[in-house]
Amino acid sequence: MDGQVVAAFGRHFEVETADGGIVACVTRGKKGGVACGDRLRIEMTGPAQGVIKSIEPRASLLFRSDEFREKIIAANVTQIIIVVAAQPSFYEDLVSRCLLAAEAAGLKALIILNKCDLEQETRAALAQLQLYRDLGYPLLTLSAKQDISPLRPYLRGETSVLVGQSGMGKSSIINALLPEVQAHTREISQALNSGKHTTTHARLYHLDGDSHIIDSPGLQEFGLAHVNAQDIAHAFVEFRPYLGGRCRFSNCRHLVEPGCALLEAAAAGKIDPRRLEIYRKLAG
Ligand SMILES: Nc1nc2c(ncn2[C@@H]2O[C@H](COP(=O)(O)OP(=O)(O)O)[C@@H](O)[C@H]2O)c(=O)[nH]1
Ligand SMILES: [Mg+2]
Ligand SMILES: [Zn+2]
Repeated sequence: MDGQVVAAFGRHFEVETADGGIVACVTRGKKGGVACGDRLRIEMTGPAQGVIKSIEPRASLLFRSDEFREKIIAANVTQIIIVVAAQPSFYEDLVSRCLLAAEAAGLKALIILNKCDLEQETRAALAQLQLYRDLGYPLLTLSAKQDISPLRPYLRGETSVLVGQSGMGKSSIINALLPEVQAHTREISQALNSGKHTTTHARLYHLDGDSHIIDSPGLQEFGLAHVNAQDIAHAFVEFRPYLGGRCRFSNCRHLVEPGCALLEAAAAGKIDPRRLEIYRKLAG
């Protein structure tokens, strides 16, 4: 039978089948690496229970990693939505890192500044985020509590994943988009008993036939150890004009080398120091 992972709890998964039914699945043996959004072949082992036989090839895979391990966030998404809010304060580094992960995975990116009903705090956050707007990333100010409608056009035809620190309002956004669905999925989860494994998990919701959205657990860090040095530089959209043989040395790492086109551009004020700093951390 074919299905799609709509919730991932470690080694336990809820898989939605073509008829809309939900099957509680496990992976056999130690096979890991199944993510929310994955399309699968499963084998039924009981009523509403099954095992995962194989994963279909993925159109995309979003993950983060440090030097020790990789953490898959979602599979088959087309867009990353980075959710920040003025309160509690957010780590700007994380915004850049999520954008880099989006570029490395070939995904669209959207930044949401949520809780814009908190007007004073929002003004300061907007000034901070102007950099990303200047880089060409869409930035939407939103109050999930007051009006979710400005977000809807961005979601049409996309499979989006909401990422960000906890407390920014990711789940509130889902709740505003799909007020009834959330309670309903909780009930199914309880009935299947798959919800007991952990409360922090990724879950996919259907907005319409070809628009879907994944809520993911809050993250504090976004390691990019899986992106190699060359791809990292290219993931900085504003670096691209200075890459590809513009430096004196063909193996330039753009860190300390003389005659580096990128460092010259930075010295001329064409690259924001915040971004260069992140690059140094990642490539150094
Ligand atoms: N003022 C305000 N608070 C919000 C808004 N959206 C979410 N919150 C609050 O922010 C807190 C965290 O929201 P939640 O959706 O759980 O964040 P998540 O951890 O990113 O999923 C909750 O107390 C929400 O009520 C908003 O638009 N305005
Ligand atoms: Mg949440
Ligand atoms: Zn260089």
